[in-house]
Amino acid sequence: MNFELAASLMCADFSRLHEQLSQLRAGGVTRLHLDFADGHFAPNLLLGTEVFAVIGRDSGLTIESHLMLQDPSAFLHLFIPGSDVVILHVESQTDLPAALDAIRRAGKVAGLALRPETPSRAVVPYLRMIGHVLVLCVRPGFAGGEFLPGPVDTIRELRQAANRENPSLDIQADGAISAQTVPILLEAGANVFVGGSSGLFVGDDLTGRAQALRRIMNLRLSGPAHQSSLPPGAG
Ligand code: S6P
Ligand code: MG
Repeated sequence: MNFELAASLMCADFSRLHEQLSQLRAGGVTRLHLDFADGHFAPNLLLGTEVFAVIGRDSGLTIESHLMLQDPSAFLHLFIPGSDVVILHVESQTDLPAALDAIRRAGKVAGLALRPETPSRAVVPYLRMIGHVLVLCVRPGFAGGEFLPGPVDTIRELRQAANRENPSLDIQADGAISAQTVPILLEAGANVFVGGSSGLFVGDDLTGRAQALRRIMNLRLSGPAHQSSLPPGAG
């Protein structure tokens, strides 16, 4: 299993996007996380499919599209070509098996996401059909949200289920990722993290920020088991 750091595109400075992407790559970021919201599934509008052209095909990053859409099936054709990983919400009003199948038939990784309050059992029946699970640790639709502790248990339960059903499953923690929250989420079983306004796009030294998060990921992996409790002010 790979331990990877993604950067949240909606937190980037679009006026110097390619410079920021180079800095992030130099710091060990391997994925670019694209949030799309339709104003119905989440109370906000986020990004448009033009971003695929802006990013270009040679970013050197794994492009993951997180679809916070009420009916993602209706728009999959707009997201599949530019994405390596397409992530749908398990709570969305759509034919999930058909949508996951369409993503896989296109040669892309199919993923499912959970809102913070959704129990792990909602995705367990799909674990053999997907390569990726995203657990939201903040309310959907916004950067800078408060870290919610409930998803830590969801991640723990999903890793246990994945060990039985699909051991190579990527489990991604999304929202309020920082030096305080990474150890807790890592210990619970997450192996992919989305850096945003909390811990990655802070100040000008994006390479240093990325390296710092990667160091925490590596430290915790090689160090003693982390005691799972949320320090005051985490996130
Ligand atoms: C939230 C979205 C996330 C945000 C991320 C931003 O709806 O799915 O991917 O981009 O939460 O990071 P932060 O550190 O500002 O929470
Ligand atoms: Mg997201």
